[in-house]
Amino acid sequence: MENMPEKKLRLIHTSDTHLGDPAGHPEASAALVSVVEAVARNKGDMLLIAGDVFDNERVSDDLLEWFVTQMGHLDTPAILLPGNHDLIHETSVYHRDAFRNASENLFVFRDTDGEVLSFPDMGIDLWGRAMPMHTPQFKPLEGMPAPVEDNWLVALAHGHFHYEEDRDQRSSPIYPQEVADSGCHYLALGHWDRHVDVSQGNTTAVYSGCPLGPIGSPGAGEVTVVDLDPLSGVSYRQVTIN
Ligand SMILES: [Mn+2]
Repeated sequence: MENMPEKKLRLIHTSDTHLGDPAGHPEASAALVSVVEAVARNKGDMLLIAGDVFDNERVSDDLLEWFVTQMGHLDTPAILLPGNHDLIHETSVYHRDAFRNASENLFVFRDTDGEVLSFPDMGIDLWGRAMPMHTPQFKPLEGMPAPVEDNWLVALAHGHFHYEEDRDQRSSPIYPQEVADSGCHYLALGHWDRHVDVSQGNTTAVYSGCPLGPIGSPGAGEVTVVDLDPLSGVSYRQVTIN
């Protein structure tokens, strides 16, 4: 890498908790608590949540308050990207009071053209494009900037990775060449319930998987623990949570 960042960081990456879906995701709240615990247990510097935190917009205010309180228990920043189940449009859950009164460590990407959240003291910039509509026209990686100086650039995206051989056109597509060309050091993906590595070129790109485990095999939950190291670069491992 031509421009290696200077600071060592560890990120805890998760997605797709689907809070508020007792039928489909009955253990979602317990899984979210386990994710919060996993941040300190694994000495994470930051929590990344790559979309579909909430299953739908009918979730109660109490659930939103509960979630915000959980985030407030963290000693680290929490970075949240809306997904297709928790879109950032007029009736978004992220416009409700719970998020207006959230603790200062919680950051929600709201700009549908993409925005950078910068943490200069930590040497990291995060980019994400909040999803207003889950359609083939929405491109989750479109508009990602290049890394700045000595900062890590980590992007969050919620969408469907298209393998070269895929012929069907899905909503919120992410293409291999886009990932390879993106320039970010790590791409934190959400939308798939399984952990999958879709790294391309020099870009490490990973679906963390749902912290409840894939649908149909509950109890096998994991988070992705990502190490950003100026000497050895980007690496990650899947860590089981309770
Ligand atoms: Mn999704």
